[in-house]
Amino acid sequence: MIKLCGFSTSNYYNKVKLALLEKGVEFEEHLVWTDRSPALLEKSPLGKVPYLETEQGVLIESQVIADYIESAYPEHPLMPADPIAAAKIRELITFMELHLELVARELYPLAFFGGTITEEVKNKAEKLLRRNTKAFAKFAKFSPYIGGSEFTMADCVALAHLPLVGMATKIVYGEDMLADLPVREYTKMLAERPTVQKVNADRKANQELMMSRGK
Ligand SMILES: N[C@@H](CCC(=O)N[C@@H](CS)C(=O)NCC(=O)O)C(=O)O
Repeated sequence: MIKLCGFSTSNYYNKVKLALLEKGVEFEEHLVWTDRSPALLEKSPLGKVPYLETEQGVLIESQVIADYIESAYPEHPLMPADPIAAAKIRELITFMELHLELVARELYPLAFFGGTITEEVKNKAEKLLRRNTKAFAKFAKFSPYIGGSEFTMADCVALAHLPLVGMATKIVYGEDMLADLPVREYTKMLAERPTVQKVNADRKANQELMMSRGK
């Protein structure tokens, strides 16, 4: 059976986990912290999670894993069959990860982990996020799903990343840069799905575990 490795407060882990749950694929979860141990680096050369253990070997990078799952388990598709419609979903995914999450990630040490960031990093991320969130608002649909009328892989991505981007910008700049988008309503709507409820409950339990480890 495939094994999803990582921890349940990781947004990239939860993106893949939600895709697996939505598709009804059987999988095991294996708790792995990003401790930079030789054992982790052997599986995941950058020490990042998630990674997926398959009978044919390990896969890293959440989108590669999500695409593999989609092609290995075609039932309950999360991608449209039409090539251009599928490309539009991928466009949303790439945009959210490259131009929103990856930029906002620079803020996480300060926003979530009690660390610091330099003024230079803070200012650069602000400039990029102001531009990128405005551009995202032009093509994210929220009608009701991020790419239109169907739940797709882009929703697994949006749900994992958008709330974090909103929270991080609110904490660091005093302004949620996604506030003009209906992220809250969207998150609430998706939280009606049992799959999302599982991801959320596991995240909460993992947060508590993380806190007790830090004590
Ligand atoms: N591009 C990677 C990003 C994964 C990532 O950044 N994971 C975080 C946890 S949310 C991590 O492992 N961080 C530890 C580190 O970078 O050392 C993916 O899509 O899988």
